[in-house]
Amino acid sequence: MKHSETLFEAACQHIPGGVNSPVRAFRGVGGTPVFMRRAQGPYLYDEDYQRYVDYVCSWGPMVLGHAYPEVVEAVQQAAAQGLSFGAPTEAETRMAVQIKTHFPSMEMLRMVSSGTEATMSALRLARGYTGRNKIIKFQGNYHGHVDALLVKAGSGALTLGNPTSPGVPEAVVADTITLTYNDLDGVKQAFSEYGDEIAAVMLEPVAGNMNLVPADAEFLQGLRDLCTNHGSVLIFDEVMSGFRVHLGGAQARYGVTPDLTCLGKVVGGGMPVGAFGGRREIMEQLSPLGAVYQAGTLSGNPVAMAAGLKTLEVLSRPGTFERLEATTTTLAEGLRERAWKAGVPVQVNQMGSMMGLFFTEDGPVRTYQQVVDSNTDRYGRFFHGMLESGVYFAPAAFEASFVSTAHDDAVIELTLDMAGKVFQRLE
Ligand code: KE4
Repeated sequence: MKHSETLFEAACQHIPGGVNSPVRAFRGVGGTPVFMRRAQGPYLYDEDYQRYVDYVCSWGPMVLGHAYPEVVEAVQQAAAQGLSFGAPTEAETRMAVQIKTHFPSMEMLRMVSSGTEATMSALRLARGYTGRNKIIKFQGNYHGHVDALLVKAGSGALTLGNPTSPGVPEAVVADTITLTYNDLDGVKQAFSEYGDEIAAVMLEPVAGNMNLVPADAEFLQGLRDLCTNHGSVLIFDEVMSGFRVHLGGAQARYGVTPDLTCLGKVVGGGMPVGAFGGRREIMEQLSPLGAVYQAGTLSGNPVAMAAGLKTLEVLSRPGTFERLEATTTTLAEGLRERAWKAGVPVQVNQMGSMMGLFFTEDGPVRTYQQVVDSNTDRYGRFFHGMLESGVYFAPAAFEASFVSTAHDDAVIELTLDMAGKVFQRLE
């Protein structure tokens, strides 16, 4: 029996579904999750020492590839000075400054330990600042497992068929208005009905949790105008898109400025880090300055800051992001070409170092409906065909793919060769 199967059986005795996060359970594609033992550059290595080219990149964070030497060294050096102090450190200020150089809209910011904490905190802050309760989110967007936002959510919630989770009291989601992504008329309608009751609009400005679906430019600008006109807080959840679609996130790419931004993933370089920030007058409502409470034992943890700071420093080096985007374009175009050549209709979305592969003729894919109507069973067969070929895509059709700076031309070429063969025999 492959080592992973043995390990999975043991894990299932102690951990629900054998995993500490549902989307890792392969429920969306079938089969046994592969247990990894180590990773290096663009590669993962499982417990049977099988090597895989990795396009999950830990769901985004590993933008420099795995075990990047300068990052590992920075973590080792920081750890040797102590793991956590529960007191302010200079590194947290350096991190704030570093983030602000890429996200100038984040006039003030606070570090937390996950993307969920970032969005949960931003939501509470927007409600506290406006004194309003209603919020608008979009079907297929996932903002972490925040009670008020686990309504028609994407990612694992969508993959596992529970977009709206049990355990969330009706009262908690009574003020959550869920609308259709990229449908500005629907948002205008909601504002005409509830305008001055709406505390915030939160969205993924480039959606990555119904696989990759970029927002239309006029959609984002329309949201910006509506929030400005009604005194509502526009919150960009850039936990995934930040540093991935652009060094300054979707807000830099589209030129639309939110009032608050949430970050995660890349900002921690693989360590548990999230951040939220934005307009000074809003952020100053936070305790201890203001009355909106928010806190965290390990927020701004010095070892995590070391990983994040070094990751952002390396990623910001001239030409690095441009090369990363070009590599991703080669992958995206190569997959599209080989699929159609094999008679397999696919649509491929790409932005920066993120890519979305959909098995459908109906394109370009820009709506939630198109995503759920795509052939997810065929995606599952593609996933397993590639896995057997030593290439690890997301084990779920509603997840985006990620490329790292460690994915060189040879690795992309290998991936495309394998994909060509898999498409040829794909049912
Ligand atoms: P975390 O709490 O998982 O760090 O971040 C939540 C979150 C918030 N906002 C966006 C846009 C996100 O994509 C996420 C987390 N993304 C998923 C992947 N689709 C994390 C993977 C997982 O759940 O295991």
